[in-house]
Amino acid sequence: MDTKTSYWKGIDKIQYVGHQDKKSGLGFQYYNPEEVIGGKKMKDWLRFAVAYWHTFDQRLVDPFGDGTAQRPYDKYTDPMDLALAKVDAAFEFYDKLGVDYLCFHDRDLAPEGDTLRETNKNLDKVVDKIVEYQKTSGMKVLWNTSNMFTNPRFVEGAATSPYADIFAYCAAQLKHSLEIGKRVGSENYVFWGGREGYESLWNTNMKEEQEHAAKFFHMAKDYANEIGFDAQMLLEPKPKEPTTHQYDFDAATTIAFMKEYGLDKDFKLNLEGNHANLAGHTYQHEIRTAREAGLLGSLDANQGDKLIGWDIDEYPSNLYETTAAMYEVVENGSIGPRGGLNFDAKPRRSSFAPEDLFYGHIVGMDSFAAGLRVAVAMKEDGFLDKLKKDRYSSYESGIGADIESGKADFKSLEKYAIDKPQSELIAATHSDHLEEVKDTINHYIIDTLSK
Ligand code: XUL
Ligand code: CO
Repeated sequence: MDTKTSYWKGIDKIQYVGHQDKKSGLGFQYYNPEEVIGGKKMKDWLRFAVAYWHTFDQRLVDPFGDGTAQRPYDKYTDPMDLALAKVDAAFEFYDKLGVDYLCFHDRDLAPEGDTLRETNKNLDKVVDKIVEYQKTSGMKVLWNTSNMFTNPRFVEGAATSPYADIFAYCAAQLKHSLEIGKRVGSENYVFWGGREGYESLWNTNMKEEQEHAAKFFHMAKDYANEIGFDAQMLLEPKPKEPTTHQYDFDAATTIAFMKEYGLDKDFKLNLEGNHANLAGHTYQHEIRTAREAGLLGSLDANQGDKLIGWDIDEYPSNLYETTAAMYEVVENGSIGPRGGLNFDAKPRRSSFAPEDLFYGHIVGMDSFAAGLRVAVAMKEDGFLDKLKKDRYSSYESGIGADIESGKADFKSLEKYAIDKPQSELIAATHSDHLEEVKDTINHYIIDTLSK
């Protein structure tokens, strides 16, 4: 373990300075980890995690340009030396940023060999080093996952590949990934079906492919049980990238798939902001859908851009969106029993300096901390609770209570409604004053964040 080298030179531990004292630079405006709001410490509401792939591996490429990233371990040319140096850099980064969790794919950590046996050997060496660092730092793993989409062998899918050899390889890869999850104590295990979808229906057996995916998930859960790895299993929806149609399109589609194949007892959802937008939804919609189904597991924190139609994984900075997301979390009581906020986000290609990785996480952490503060303030005033209670109050008595209790049927409802004049029906409805509601939400944002 390298304790002498500092990779992130000139950067001290990031402190909470408060928004009044912070105009710019490295410091949190709204994230004060030990502060108790809404009955819990901020760090326990938010459980922030750093994503290994975007933070330490990402070279900031785009479809038209090479990587621009400048990283403090760029001098290492041997792939294993580089992989091991990154672990030192990563743990120094976590400490300076003040996060308690990390997330990683198996292939983020170490280079592949020619066979899975060789690949696993490389990976184990890096995991050994991570486990050592965990002992001294107390860092925990929010989730680990398996990359089954980058290598050309996954060109037509992983568990949904038309080729049985590829399914078999994926099972073997996943087996080892679950074993690693157990070693590092991952609280969750995520499946993002990188290429689990189709390019064209003309050559695709959709049902067969989905059955293979379901079989794969059952086999994964069975093996996790067998080795005593009790992580919460999570599926991460995303609609149409990289394939033209991804099977885990959005929360609702994925929930239907989980129910159809009996996976809803053991699996929950990991939801991501930019993925929600690509599916034509808001992040709030996806979180609401999952939580009302009792299937909210964890969150990937990022945002897209209305002007760009692909998954750009920006660090979150939109306070309105983080407020809406945290409103759902506060209503839920937590992100999920083992959930957290993983920054599945990277700097823009033009923010290529090492310190931009800190700025990116700071704006993301502050944006969710701000959203949490606003959501708690709205909850404590009962603003939206009261509004919704009033809006649905006609179900509390009379005909509404009969509908709720199951006492009413079509015959009794016809009797109730058939002679009601239009004027009475119109009088039963009320303006929802939606513009006033939105103005009040703006007030909560501005007022809470300027205190
Ligand atoms: C891809 C994505 C992944 C998953 C983990 O869009 O979000 O990084 O979070 O595989
Ligand atoms: Co993600």
